[in-house]
Amino acid sequence: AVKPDRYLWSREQVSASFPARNKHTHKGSYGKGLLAGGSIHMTGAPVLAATSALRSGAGLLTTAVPEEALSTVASQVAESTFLPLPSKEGEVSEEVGTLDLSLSNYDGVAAGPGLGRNEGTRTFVQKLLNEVKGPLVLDADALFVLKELGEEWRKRDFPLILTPHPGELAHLTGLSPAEVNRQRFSISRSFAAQHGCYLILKGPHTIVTTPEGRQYVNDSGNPSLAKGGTGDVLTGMILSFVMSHSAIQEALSNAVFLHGKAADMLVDDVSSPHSVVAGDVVQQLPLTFRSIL
Ligand code: NPW
Ligand code: AMP
Ligand code: MG
Repeated sequence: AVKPDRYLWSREQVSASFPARNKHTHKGSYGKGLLAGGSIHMTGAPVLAATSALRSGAGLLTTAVPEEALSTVASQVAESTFLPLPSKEGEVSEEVGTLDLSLSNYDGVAAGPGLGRNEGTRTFVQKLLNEVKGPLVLDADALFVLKELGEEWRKRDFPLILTPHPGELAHLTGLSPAEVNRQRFSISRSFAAQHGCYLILKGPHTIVTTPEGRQYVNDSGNPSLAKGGTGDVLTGMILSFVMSHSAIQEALSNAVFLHGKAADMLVDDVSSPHSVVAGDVVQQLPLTFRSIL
């Protein structure tokens, strides 16, 4: 029997809640987003997340990248504007804490893919928690440093969305990845309640948990997604969707469903479970969105 407050998020619910693009709109109507990520050794992660956000409907995207990695990233995303972050040894430096980045100007912010885990990332994430006035999505290395911020990050007045894989939630909770996977529902629920955040625990049957404890399970996706960069693609989709949807949970569940659905279409129609790469998932988004409209 299905437990109370646990639901499967169906294809029909995705179609019904997917926002239309109306005639009398302009790029500003679809959100001004900021995607922050990358470092000298991880330039692909922000490219994947940024291109994914743009393919998912964002009207305007700015990509913030440590300056030593900026030109490499910028050369691969023509449609984004860029915000250079101060950097040291290839990663964002602590100087970022003193700069005016006008973070309150964005309708949504996502950070983490490829950032690295040094003190600069920690300072940057603290700044995002303090200054972003809208949905904030933390993924990958941005999640890793949360643990060092202590209680500070529990006070946010705007939606906070965390997107850990089991290894990252293990780090945040002090459990092992195996323990997290043994109790995916209960650990997600208590973590989301304790921190007042939305939690997306990734893996086969990704679970979206709301701060109130409602849980939405996803049934799309396949092991072709078990490859570097696919989580970064999901983060870009989530950034775009939280700006376009009126309900955060619907945005998150729709992103998770369509990310998995893109992989399913790739495996069914054009590729093989072995050959799919994260960039293919981004390229598959146009046909994936068409399939549910
Ligand atoms: P193990 O060793 O695999 O068994 P990390 P990451 C565990 C960037 N990327 N279930 C894992 O265990 C990201 O954006 C850049 C259970 C290990 O202990 C990040 O910034 C790319 N355990 C950065 O790399 C492409 C699981 O967690 C730890 C698990 C690091 O992110 C790749 C590994 O996690 C990548 O996206 C699971 N499902 N998944 C680029 N092209 O620029 C993981 N673990 O150390 O956080 O490594 O996820 O690769
Ligand atoms: P990350 O570990 O951050 O790169 O994220 C990996 C992405 O791929 C998440 O969206 C996972 O849910 C998805 N994924 C990884 N392995 C599988 C699997 N075996 N079946 C379905 N989805 C998967
Ligand atoms: Mg990841």
